[in-house]
Amino acid sequence: MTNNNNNNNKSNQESTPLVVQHDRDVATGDLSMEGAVTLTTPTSISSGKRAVVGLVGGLVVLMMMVLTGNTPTTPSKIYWGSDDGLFASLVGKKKRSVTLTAVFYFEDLIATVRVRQSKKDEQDNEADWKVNIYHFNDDLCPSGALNWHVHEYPGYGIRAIDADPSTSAVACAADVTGGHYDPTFACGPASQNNANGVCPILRSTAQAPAGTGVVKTDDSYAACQPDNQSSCEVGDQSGKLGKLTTSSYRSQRFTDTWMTPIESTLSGRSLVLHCCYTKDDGGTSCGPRLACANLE
Ligand SMILES: [Cu+2]
Repeated sequence: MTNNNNNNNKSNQESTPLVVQHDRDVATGDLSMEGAVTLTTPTSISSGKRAVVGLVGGLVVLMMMVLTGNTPTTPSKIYWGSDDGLFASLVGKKKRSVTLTAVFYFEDLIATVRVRQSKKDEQDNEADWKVNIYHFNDDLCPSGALNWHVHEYPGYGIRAIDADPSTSAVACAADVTGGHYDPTFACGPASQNNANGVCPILRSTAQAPAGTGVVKTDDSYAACQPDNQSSCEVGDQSGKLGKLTTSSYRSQRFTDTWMTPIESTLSGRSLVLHCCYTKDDGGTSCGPRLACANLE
């Protein structure tokens, strides 16, 4: 009798939804009665209740996806309404922007340099920069003016507070961080493509493979200006956007309109700050490398 009931129980679960009618008897442990075998089956939930359970379950999954940031692999995109809809941005779309930050954390300098690029920015060769200087010892750079660049290689360090202003931080020097990141061969005097010989060849043969077609003569880099960023090295932020000032503790924001996809091209490179100073001959130089940190 018991074995038969168990067999019936299994077949009932898989085939026919049944409604519990004898729960009172089961509660007393009387399993011999017909109908009692249906109590433990999921089929005892009516279709209406099942719809409610399904809806609640779906909402729970949706909330978990939002809270954890995990989205299902299939489907990869779920749209409710427009492409910019709330749910599309929260659930169905992949990461919409990339952010890299160089963190300078030294006794005499605490600052962050952040670059952010949305998918649309990437398509438009643009990016946004935000620089925050939280602490700056003016003895590091009395002029308060900094050039800033993305250099070819990583590096992290700062110049000694009492160093000669014409010298660079050892950890940021040319043999560590290299020249300016310059994938479009704008070929300024500090381009990464000077050391490898490409810029000298372009100059001597008057070639201009990128940008606005400026001929790469020795002085052609003067065309790099904030209103003509495509003549600049991608890594020459001060050339494209202007100098940083150390006297402001407000965010310094810039729109870069000559930028490569930052996640694949800037990540891991150094952001180098140069201090501008007055030379013995009265001229100004912004060549010395004051500090550097990596975009990550
Ligand atoms: Cu530099």
